[in-house]
Amino acid sequence: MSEAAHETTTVAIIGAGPAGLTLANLLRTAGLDCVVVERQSRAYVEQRQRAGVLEHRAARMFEEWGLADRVLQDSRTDGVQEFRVDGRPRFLPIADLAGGKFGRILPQQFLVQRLITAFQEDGGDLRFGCEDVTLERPGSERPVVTYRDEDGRPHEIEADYLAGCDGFHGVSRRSVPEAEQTIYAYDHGIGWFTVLADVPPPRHPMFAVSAHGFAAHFPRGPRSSRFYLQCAPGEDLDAWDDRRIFDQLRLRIGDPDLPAGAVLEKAVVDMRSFVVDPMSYGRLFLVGDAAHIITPMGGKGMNLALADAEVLAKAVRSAVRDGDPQPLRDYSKTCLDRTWSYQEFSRWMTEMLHDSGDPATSGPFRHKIARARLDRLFTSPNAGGLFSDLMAGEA
Ligand code: RFL
Repeated sequence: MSEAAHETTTVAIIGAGPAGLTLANLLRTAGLDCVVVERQSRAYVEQRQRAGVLEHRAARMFEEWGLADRVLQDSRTDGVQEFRVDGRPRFLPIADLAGGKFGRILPQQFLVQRLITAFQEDGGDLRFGCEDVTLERPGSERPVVTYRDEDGRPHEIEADYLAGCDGFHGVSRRSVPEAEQTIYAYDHGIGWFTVLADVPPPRHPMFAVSAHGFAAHFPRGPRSSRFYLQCAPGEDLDAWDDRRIFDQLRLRIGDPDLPAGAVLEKAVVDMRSFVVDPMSYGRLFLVGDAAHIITPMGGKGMNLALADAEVLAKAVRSAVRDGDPQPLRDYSKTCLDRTWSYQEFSRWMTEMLHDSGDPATSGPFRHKIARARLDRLFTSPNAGGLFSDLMAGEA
């Protein structure tokens, strides 16, 4: 076997999803050296469709780091959230309520494509198709990442810091001894059947509440939509043919004229939450889905990943440039405070929008409570304002 090529860098980043690519771009902007190793091919990473909304906080971050021109171009904005309640529309002016702050519609795959292009234009070192990625001595002063390239050649990268940005199923979190981590996991006991389809996007992002069950309709580009339909946990995908999908959507949204379109992708999403504490071990820092999973309710998963990436980029900059290690020591707590706040928001919304639908879901008492919670968003500027701040990621 050939000897491994040995290299050194400041930060070795494992994973080229939204977290890893954002971190890489911010470090490069700060003049810090990094290498990104990604298991999948570039084509695979660039077509993975998931999130669709970039919150205001994240857009502001790209502006502040001088990346807005290359990352945010053409991202549509929407300052109104629709709640379709028993078929009747109610519009919440979230941009006004949050003092002009609101999210942008930017599908995750476009964000990823743009971040890859920006990083490579600036001469960034991004390696796809890395196999058998292993973290050695993550708790030590000189951790090492090893992998084999597409031709089977072994590589090792010695780094000052490791950033585990490799998602929920990656190797980074598993490289930390179990005794060093506390895991918080929660199953919300609900299924979400999700469909990506060639259906014109709604005028505004929409949550639909009715006795037929929860549904949501979100834009994903000029001609596509993502839909969510409440279902039983672990529901069989084959139970949902196209006809049932569109019949159920029309019923739950209360729009018999909703056009059907080609179904591009369908899946059952686990409504579950997961948080690991702490988000660091020695010189390894876990970022994004590697450290926490949140339900899709509220659209926070990708946005939390971007927030972690910025905290880490600033902390590494302080340590390397200013010789101040304190922000790195605080990394886990800083990110966990935000993560728990948004876990609460996602859970709060889940209860509000599921319990207020079919009274059989959680009983008539909680149905009434959930309807009152929903009403309050429209009757109390404080309640509407907090909701809008949280949607913007600025609470
Ligand atoms: P990712 O996106 O999973 O990227 C991890 C990267 O690491 C690579 N990798 C490895 N690389 C090297 N070695 C290994 N051993 C590796 N193992 C894995 C992977 O190939 C991948 O490229 O994690 P990251 O960067 O933390 O980003 C997190 C977001 O992707 C995630 O939170 C969101 O997609 C969640 N999410 C949503 N978030 C939102 O903010 N708004 C939404 O509307 C939203 N909708 C969704 C979603 C997730 C969904 N899924 C996953 C079911 C809708 C769906 C359907």
